[in-house]
Amino acid sequence: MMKKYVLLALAAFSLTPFAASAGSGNDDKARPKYNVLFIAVDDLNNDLGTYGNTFVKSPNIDRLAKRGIRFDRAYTQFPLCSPSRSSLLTGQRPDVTKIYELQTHFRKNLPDIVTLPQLFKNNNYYSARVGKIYHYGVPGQIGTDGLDDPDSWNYRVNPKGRDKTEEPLIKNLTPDRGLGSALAWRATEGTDEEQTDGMIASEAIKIMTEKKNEPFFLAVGFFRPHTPYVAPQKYFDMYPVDQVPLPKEIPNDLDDVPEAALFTKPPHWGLDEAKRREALRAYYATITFIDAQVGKLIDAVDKLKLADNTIIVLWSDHGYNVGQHGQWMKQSLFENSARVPLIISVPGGTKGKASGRTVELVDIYPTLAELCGLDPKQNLQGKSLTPLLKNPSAVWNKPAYTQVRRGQIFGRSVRTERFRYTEWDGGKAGAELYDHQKDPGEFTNLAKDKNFVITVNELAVLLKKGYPEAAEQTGK
Ligand SMILES: [Ca+2]
Ligand SMILES: [Ca+2]
Repeated sequence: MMKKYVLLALAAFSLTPFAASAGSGNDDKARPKYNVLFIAVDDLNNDLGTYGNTFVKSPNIDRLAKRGIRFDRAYTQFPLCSPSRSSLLTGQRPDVTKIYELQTHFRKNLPDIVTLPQLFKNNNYYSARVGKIYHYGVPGQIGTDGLDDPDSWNYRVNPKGRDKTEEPLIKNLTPDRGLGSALAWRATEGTDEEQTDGMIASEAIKIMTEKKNEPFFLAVGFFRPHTPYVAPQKYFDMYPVDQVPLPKEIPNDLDDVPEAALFTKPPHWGLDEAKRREALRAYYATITFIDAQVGKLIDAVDKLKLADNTIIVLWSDHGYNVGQHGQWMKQSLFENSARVPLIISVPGGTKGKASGRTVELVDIYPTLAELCGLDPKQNLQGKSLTPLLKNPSAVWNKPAYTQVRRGQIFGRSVRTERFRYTEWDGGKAGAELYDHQKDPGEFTNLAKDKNFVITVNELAVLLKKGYPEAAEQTGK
């Protein structure tokens, strides 16, 4: 009996490099508990050094990737702030939260759900939020609680910097659009610390310093690079505007794209190339500004000697089109809008590797619960990424699902490692199939190509499987 127990214990140990915290047992108290540093970056796409972009400077996010696993095919469930964040933080897909817009709170539909930070709080973690974790209107609600969930936290801070107080000085290249959804920017005087996001980094470091001896779940939510793209001048100086590369476009690209797929109409909102370079330069400058704030957090983890027991997760709530197919921002199901950066660093875990498996933001909740040995006690719709954190090319076989609402109809998309397949209004408003193996820019829609009939049928089945609630909404 004793021998069997020892063998089982050894087997369990050898299977998990995260043995320090995994499982439960008599010696729980002796085991170090992981802290979680949970970094959200608003509207950040994959234009980062570690993801192969040679123009954008992101040395600190690149350095974080070397400390963990970089997910190369990670996808949002809904490319818009509140639907995405509500899904990730409740561990439920948008058709369950029923959050498809920016006004409704998820507690309206799921009053008793235990959110990810709340799970930690319920398990004697110190749970704190600095900045934007749940939805906030940006820039309108900076400095407020936004659409927060008070049950999630022991403590919360809402900094407000000069980016907010100097809002009238922002230049809007698309004056018909409100600042929160405009191509608008400003290079400011002053230091990082005078900006909301610089204050967020400082407040987060203060909390880590005070709470370094107790387990914490520290959620740090940066507002940029969400528009308006405001950052200190020095970050703009890193990017000569005439050298900003615009994404490749081809003539007649939109001829095979369903009308419902388009968010930005007319293409580029009519801006010429010079204006587009100006906007993109500002987006990139704010990425580098945020990257510097992320660097401060990583440095603090090291300086406070928290590196051996702190999991670091960096994610964005959705991607961002910067001119692909004439599209800007989010709310589309093209790759640049659906794909997100996702990096997870676990002490003692696999480092500096990338995973090409299709993963989803809804997978983060079960991953962190498992890594920290917490029982969610409720059904979660994602799948723990721990097998990929150990072996990034482990067998996976789970596609990624992204949906969006366009007026009264839904677009629903499924991404496998090779294909993206999308149906608008259940196919009644069009379908798209892109072969990423040959066409990573999604220029050629193969949905009606006779050579891909079988692929379309297979992916249509996979799509329906991922959206069991969709039938009742189709056509409404
Ligand atoms: Ca966002
Ligand atoms: Ca096309």
